[in-house]
Amino acid sequence: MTDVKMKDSVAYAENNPEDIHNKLSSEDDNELRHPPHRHSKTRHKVSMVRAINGTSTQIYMLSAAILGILCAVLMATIIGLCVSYKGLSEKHIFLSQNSSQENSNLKQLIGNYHQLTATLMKVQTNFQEAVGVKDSMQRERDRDRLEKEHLQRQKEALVNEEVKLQSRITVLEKNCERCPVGWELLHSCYFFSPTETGRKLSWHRSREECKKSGADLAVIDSQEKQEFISRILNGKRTSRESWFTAGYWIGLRDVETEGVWKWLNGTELTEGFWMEGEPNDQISKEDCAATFRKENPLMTWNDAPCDHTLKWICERKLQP
Ligand SMILES: [Ca+2]
Ligand SMILES: [Ca+2]
Repeated sequence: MTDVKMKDSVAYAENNPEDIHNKLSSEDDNELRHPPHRHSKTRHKVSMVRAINGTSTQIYMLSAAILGILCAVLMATIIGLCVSYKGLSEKHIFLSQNSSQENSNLKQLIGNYHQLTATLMKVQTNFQEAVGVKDSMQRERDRDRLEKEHLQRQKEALVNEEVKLQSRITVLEKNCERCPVGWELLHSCYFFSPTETGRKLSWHRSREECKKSGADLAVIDSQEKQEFISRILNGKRTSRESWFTAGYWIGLRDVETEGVWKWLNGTELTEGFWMEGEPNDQISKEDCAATFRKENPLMTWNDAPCDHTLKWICERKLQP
């Protein structure tokens, strides 16, 4: 074999070591069968072949080892992925089952919510109706209470009136037929000069008329007597004359000391039932008192000139 041929063989061996090995093996066999003329070249070629063979074996072993490792890694990865996939599948199934259960529970809860809402509205409606009934009953109770209070006041007034009437009946029964005909009775007998005749007298003439009957002008020294006389006057027929000519003389005057009013029995006036603004002693001549028909039974007195002509009221004590 020439050098050029040798170089080409080596270059080829680097690219295709297996074919070179086979070729060199065949050449070696030929050289063994036909020994070369130069033994050193032959030995060098053999050593090169052996080196190439050793390198190829190492590459094969390394490649196989790497391939084996890769296969093992790949297998482990596949196993791991399988395990993970199985776990995920189970978890997915579990979550799907749970999701279905939760959806079912949610639907049931929504149904329950709607039922509770409807029940709540019904309860609210019933509550409002009950409140309306309660308010109506409360108003009715208030009306009943007011009516009861009104009736209670009427009852008390009737009871008081009954007591007064009973007292009046007692007095009438006690003093029955003790006053002359035409006289009124209240602890004493009272005579009111008749309106029909239209007869009017001065204070002094009126007193003389009373004395003819064993009486004197009336002494009205209590509220009971004042109310009694006012009631009788208000019950008499109304005349067309002006109010200041329609009065009745009573037994009260201030002739001794101006402004000091005394009854005919000598007692000084302590409680008067004067009209508003009276007594006013007009033109310093009003020294005799008279009572008039007025709406307020406790404000009926006026002072007037004693020679003024009016009707009169006589009072006669009851005989024991
Ligand atoms: Ca006077
Ligand atoms: Ca007067």
